Amino acid sequence: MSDSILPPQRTLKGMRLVWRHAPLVADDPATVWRALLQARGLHERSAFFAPRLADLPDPFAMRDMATAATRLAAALSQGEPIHVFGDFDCDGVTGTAILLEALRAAGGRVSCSIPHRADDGHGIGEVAVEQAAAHGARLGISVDTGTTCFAACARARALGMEMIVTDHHLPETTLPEALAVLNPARTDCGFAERVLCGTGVAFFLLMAVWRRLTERNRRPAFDLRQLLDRVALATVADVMELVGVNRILVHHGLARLNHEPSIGCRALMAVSRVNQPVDVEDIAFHLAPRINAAGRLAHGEQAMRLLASEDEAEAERLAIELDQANRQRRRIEAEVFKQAEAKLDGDDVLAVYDGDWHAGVVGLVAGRLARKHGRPAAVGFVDRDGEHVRLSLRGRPGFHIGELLQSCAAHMRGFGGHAGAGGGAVPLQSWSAFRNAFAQAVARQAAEAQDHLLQPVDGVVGLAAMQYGLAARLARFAPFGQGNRPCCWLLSDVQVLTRKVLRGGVVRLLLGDGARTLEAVLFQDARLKAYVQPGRRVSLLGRLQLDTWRTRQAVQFVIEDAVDVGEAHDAA
Ligand SMILES: [Mn+2]
Repeated sequence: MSDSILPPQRTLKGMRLVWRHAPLVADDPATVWRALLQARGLHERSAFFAPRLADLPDPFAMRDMATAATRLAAALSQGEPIHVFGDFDCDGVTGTAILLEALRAAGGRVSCSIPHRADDGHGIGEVAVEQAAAHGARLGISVDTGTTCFAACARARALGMEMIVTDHHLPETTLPEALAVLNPARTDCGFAERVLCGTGVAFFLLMAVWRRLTERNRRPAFDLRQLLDRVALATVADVMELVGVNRILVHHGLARLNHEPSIGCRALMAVSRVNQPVDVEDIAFHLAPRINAAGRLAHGEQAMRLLASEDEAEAERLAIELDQANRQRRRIEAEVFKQAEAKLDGDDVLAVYDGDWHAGVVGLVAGRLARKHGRPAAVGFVDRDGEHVRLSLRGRPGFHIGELLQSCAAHMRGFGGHAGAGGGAVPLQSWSAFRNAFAQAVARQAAEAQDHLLQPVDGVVGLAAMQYGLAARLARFAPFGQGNRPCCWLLSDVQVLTRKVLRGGVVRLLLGDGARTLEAVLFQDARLKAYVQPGRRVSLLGRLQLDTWRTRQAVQFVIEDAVDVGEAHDAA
């Protein structure tokens, strides 16, 4: 095997290989593990491998927390009416649910409202503020929203309702007039490396309030750890980085989900038919979509009620409703995707709209188009006013949707977004001008995107290293997800001995190097499937996984990409 050099050519998926840490080339599992720990600055007993709740940062280190916690503790003590302003996506409804459950358990008089996606849109609605004030709320708490809700906060103030904003979205140059703005994204905050989702921020507010109440000898009997299953759900659903504080929260949240879930999560897992142990992928692909289906097709409140439910029969009924909404969402999404592809008809400018498309699925369809074609997509529907196209945009690695929208600003009425996603409105008469600007911006970014398509490699390893003991050790790096990908190994120049296509198109391979063999599996990518032909010599990229389908101590190599070693090798 060659020295520490990675193959210079791009992979089959067009990625350029780079070392994640230091170069690591090894053929035996013990050396791989030792070198990996060293490369990451870890040792066997590092706290990283045993995340502890005791290591969560002090909530009072968050800007405005002392003010917020003192005020909220007073409201609880005095029985003042409190109103929670949520949002309709998974993070927003989950954060609302945990605030509702915990504050009520602490004796609070708490009401809440979740906006409707199509009727109200994101953010604290002024009407919702007026209704809450009319019902006597003196204190409002927003979750996963509020940082840019200037009008709603001003309205609350005018009506004598103090507002605690809890959020994680980027602020504008000024903050709204509120009693407290708890947001790690504030330039003067930065709490916990800014990785928390909205529900995570709300959880830290609860921790701080529990501390305040304890200081006054009024510590509630309610154990906040009961909420961790839902904190994990929201953190994964919002695709937050699973590092630092989120690693601790999700590690313990998954344990809760698997061993002592809340009534709502138990019902949700039952209808989702997920296998134990539930992991990050199960949340991302099965649990979160069902929670989001409520806000997409019906009303987010349904999902919020499920997640705050204390009644098994109610939870079961709500979970079944969400499951049905999710099936309906899938049908509508598939239909709109088909229509969008037909409308595009091979056009490489992925910007398309229709008067009849469902507001709840256009973002999902944009995501599917972007993944399929490898570049940003904009999908919209015609607004009720009949004058605007309301667009959802989704990107790909290497592209930046927020900057793309900036380039199209002249043709838009309001927009917002970050690197991966965004949205905005385009006046119907400006559509073709928008489309041109969009096409140019995508082309400009595509020219630069190539430089960003990097695939980090942890090691170039021999088949002999890919053993059960190493796979078991590597599992200690979990929970895997955004910001914490499993180790990526390059198996250099191995031979495909056998190739079998299973049900569902999954391809199973047996790899060999003359001395040893290794089972491998390939889930998607048609190009990769065609590439791994029996007898061929290949260099494969992938992760080493414990094979949980069988009881024996087995491993499998999950193939994610390949480097073409060339015809010269095939002939050899
Ligand atoms: Mn969020």
